[in-house]
Amino acid sequence: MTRILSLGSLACVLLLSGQTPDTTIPVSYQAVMIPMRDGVRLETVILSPRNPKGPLPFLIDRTPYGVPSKESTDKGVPATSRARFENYYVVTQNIRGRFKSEGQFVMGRPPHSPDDPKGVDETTDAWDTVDWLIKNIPNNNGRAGMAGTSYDGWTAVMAALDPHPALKAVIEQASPADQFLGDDFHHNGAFRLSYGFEYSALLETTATENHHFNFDRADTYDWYLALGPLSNADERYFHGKLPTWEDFMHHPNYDPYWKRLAFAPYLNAVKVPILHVAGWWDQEDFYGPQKIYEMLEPHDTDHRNYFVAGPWNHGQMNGNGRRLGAIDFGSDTSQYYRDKIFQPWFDYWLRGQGELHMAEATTFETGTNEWRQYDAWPPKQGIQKRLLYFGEGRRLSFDAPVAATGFDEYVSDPANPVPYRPRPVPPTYPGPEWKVWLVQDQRFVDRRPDVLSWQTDPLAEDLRVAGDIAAELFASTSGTDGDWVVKLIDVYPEDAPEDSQTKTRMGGFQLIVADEIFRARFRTSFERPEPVPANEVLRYAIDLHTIDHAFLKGHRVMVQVQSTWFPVYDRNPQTFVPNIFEARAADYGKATQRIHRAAKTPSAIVLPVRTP
Ligand code: PG9
Repeated sequence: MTRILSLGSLACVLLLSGQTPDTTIPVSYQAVMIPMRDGVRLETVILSPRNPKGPLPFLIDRTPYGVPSKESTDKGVPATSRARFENYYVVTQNIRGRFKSEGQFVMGRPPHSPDDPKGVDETTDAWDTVDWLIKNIPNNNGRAGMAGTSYDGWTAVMAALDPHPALKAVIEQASPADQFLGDDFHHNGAFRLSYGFEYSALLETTATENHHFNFDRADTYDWYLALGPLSNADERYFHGKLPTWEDFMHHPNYDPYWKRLAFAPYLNAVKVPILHVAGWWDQEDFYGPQKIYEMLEPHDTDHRNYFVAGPWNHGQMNGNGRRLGAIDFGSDTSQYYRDKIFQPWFDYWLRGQGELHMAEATTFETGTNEWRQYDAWPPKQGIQKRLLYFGEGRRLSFDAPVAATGFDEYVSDPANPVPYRPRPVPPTYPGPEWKVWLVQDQRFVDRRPDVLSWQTDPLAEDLRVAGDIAAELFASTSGTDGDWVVKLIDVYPEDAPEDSQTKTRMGGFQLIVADEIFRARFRTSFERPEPVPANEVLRYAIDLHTIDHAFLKGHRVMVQVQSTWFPVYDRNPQTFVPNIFEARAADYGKATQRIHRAAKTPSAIVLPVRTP
């Protein structure tokens, strides 16, 4: 959820920037209901400079989270956003069925069928909005851009599928790409329980507000555990009233429902210049911008598809990017992005100002804390693929195992799942804990009997990795289903200085730099899950996605493996059932998990090592 961080949220822009009234600039506020082709009208707010210098373009954000109120802009907008508010009509629109917008809200509404000439969707609504603005708002220059974060980023990509001729450029920040494979609701088919539950309640309890589910326990870890099997959610709380929750229950596999919601079928041309922006520690939609960029890239004949990634959580590119939790990046990386990338991009395409000096990919290398530019993402030049093997004595090294047998094991118990962040676990929204969980010190679970760690010696030299990270696990379970969670971790040296701002002891700090979960039932097909043959060693290739990180000299590289990550992911019963949403309490049971590390079963992490 990004309401507080999206482009149009001026209340938050004010809040984030800590502006006092004398550092704001005045804007004019206009609220309109824009008619769509089927007669449905959408609530829209247009902010314009008091004294426009010539005809202006539009910068549009389409959102399910609400438009700015007049009161939030009465005192003006921050002067730090002057470049945007003095030179653009800044437009925010509620999508169908949200707040005062008419029509019906449909979560992730898929494109309408090409056989239905009267069909509407987010693409047609964006088209109609641009058309109306160009024709009805005086003193415009005939150009529009769209930008937004997360859901609003997704609506921006939808607009780019069939852009209005006046739509000249798009920036999607943290848009989801596929809600079954990698974004908010599932990763590799594993259901994101706390997110799916709380987000369905947030958007579908009432049309006119963002509703926060009322938990009656301080620790939602306890609450979700007491919920028991997933079917209890509907029986006890939702009673069939939340369409998205119903869809989760009735579509447990990668079926046509999920495929229609994903971008893969529609991204077959770059029809408008588009920039994809990811945050390395995005706790919601990290997969999305990487995947959308990747899917468009083969069609980018005119070089109009670009990629940016910074050291941010979900939406942090809109706020302050100096630090995340206890990790200090040395400068405000979000301000850098806004000044050097976001603003020049739109000034170039929409106002004809300046020149576009954009690398194919601009990414922030964490560890060294430096921005880097690449001519391809993931980079190809100067990259050597190296395997870091799991070894005896919980060691990781570049030496392949030679022994004929060898494994480490643990017992995974769904009745005592590994928490994904330190307890108590407050609700997802409004946070602030949710936003930093991916950078929390993993020592809170290290050495739990059901979390195994392997690590290198302290590094003699910096180890730089840029590009796609993968885990190759050779694993077996005594159950007939199970989850494999892999976390690649940067372990700080014992003498690392304390973080003075948060007073965090950084000596030995365990920072996740890449992670993913894989639900074993989907190992051969996401469409047709199968039981896992018990106690058989199987190879799992798990994509941990791209990173740009330097493990500095003196640090160690660590890998942790576990089989629960609760309650952000639901508990796998570890006994195969056709639909986990229909599992009974008796289906959940302990399983013994083995990670093999022998010559023929060499579990490893694949690293794209970069030579400077
Ligand atoms: N991550 C949120 C979301 C996007 C799209 C669908 C469902 C959830 C968001 O921040 O908007």
